[in-house]
Amino acid sequence: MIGGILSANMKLVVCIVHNRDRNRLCDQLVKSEFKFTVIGSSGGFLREGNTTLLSCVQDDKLDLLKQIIEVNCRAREQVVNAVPYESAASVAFVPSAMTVQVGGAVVFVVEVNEFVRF
Ligand code: 2BA
Repeated sequence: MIGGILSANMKLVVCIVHNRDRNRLCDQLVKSEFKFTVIGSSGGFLREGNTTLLSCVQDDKLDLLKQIIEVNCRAREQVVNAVPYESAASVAFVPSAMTVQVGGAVVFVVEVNEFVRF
């Protein structure tokens, strides 16, 4: 159907993943016939590149989508030098390492009121 409201009963899944998981995850989603959009993004904390996927799915496909994401994304530990981004020159520059766990995937599920293709 083109030019109409296709459906309610849908969810928008916003999924942030490590770049190293992107290709494997996208391959599996295509194989499983999901439609999705890939956006290059970056984390506000690490300021490093990651990938954001947007997928609008029928409610009955949501569990499968989450399962595919879970299976294809890994948690990773990353050591960062914790330095204030706005550190003033007069402030002592003392970087201290800290470890953060990144991912596997961060997923938000949002109710969709309307889905239209023109
Ligand atoms: P980043 O913002 O670069 O965060 C990378 C990892 O650093 C996070 O992993 C978390 O373990 C840690 N982290 C983030 N903010 C922190 C803070 N203020 N203090 C200490 N540690 C912090 P994840 O939680 O797995 O997040 C991976 C990426 O997912 C994030 O990259 C960000 O791009 C996105 N993200 C996570 N939570 C989000 C949220 N509530 N809203 C929007 N995006 C989010």
